[in-house]
Amino acid sequence: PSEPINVVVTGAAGQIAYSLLYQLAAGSVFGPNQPINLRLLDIPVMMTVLDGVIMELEDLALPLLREITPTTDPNVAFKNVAAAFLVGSMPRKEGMERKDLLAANAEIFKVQGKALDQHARKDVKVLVVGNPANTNAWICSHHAPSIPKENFTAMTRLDQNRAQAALAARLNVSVDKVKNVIIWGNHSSTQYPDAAHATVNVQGSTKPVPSVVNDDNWLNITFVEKIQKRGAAVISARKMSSAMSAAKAAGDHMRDWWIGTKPGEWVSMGVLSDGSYGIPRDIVFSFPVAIENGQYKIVQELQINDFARSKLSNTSKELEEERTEANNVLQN
Ligand code: NAX
Repeated sequence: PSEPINVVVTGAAGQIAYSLLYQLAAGSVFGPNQPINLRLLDIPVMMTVLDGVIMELEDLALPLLREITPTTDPNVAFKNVAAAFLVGSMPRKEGMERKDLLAANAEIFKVQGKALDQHARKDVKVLVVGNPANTNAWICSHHAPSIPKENFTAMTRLDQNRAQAALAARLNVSVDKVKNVIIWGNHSSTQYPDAAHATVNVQGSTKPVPSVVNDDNWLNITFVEKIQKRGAAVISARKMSSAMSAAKAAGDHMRDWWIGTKPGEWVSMGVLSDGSYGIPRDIVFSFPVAIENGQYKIVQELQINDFARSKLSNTSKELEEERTEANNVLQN
């Protein structure tokens, strides 16, 4: 039996964590043979709620779940963690500008970056879910100089899962038949959901999605907008943001990073740009990646046409602007 690993979830009393914690305890992320100790970070007013979540975790009666540590102190939460789910962040309140949101979160992710730097394992895998996820991941990594920059990632897997499901529905196949759809860029409305390289398995043979859909207008406009606006559609119907699907996507992201992707398949993750596809360096940009032995590699040499190029530069521009804003607030 392997030794337990320490896993931290921030925003542990919130709605995404509520669905995520079950997956962690059940072994669907780190595998059925990996025991875990959970470190649950939230803010002081949420500690009573967190007590209730812990009671439920105990009542799951799941054997992989060992110690559970609730805390408001990042220095406790990040001690020797092997994996970090940074879900907690300041939600956008009425009348709040995007800038104010970024400023409030820059401070949170600076503090957590420093705590990771001081306390986490140097090979810790960090997944940022809290928005603005890409820029929060960037801020966090910049405050954790002793941890490799590639260990900081941002979640665009929910967008990928949404895109895969939308294509499967359009093609009237089950979701597992659709592969290699890509989310490029920011987890925001400028993201580019790209089906140009996706494949669909129809009656045992693998075909390119664009030729089977055979409707460029749908793929370039309807599909792209549907994915970009899906989060807003869920909020308007549910009066709360996506939580079950976001938690499942966070589990998918970390599981694939931990265990690897299948040969010939890739997934999308916000990772530090190394200049691939002409994207500016030093922003956390969602790329297609293939993963082996816990290391991801950006998938290279996909053809990028002019349409895709304009979408990529639009979303990378937004990320550069967010970086500038983050730098401004962090210097003050
Ligand atoms: P909730 O408001 O239900 O929960 C957030 C929790 O974080 C709260 O319990 C809060 O007290 C806690 N928190 C706030 N500041 C904290 C701090 N400094 N340290 C520790 N905990 C802190 O939000 P929820 O619906 O769970 O969403 C969490 C975040 O995920 C939001 O920022 C949301 O925008 C983001 N999302 C990101 C997605 C993605 O695809 N990357 C999709 C889903 C979601 O919208």
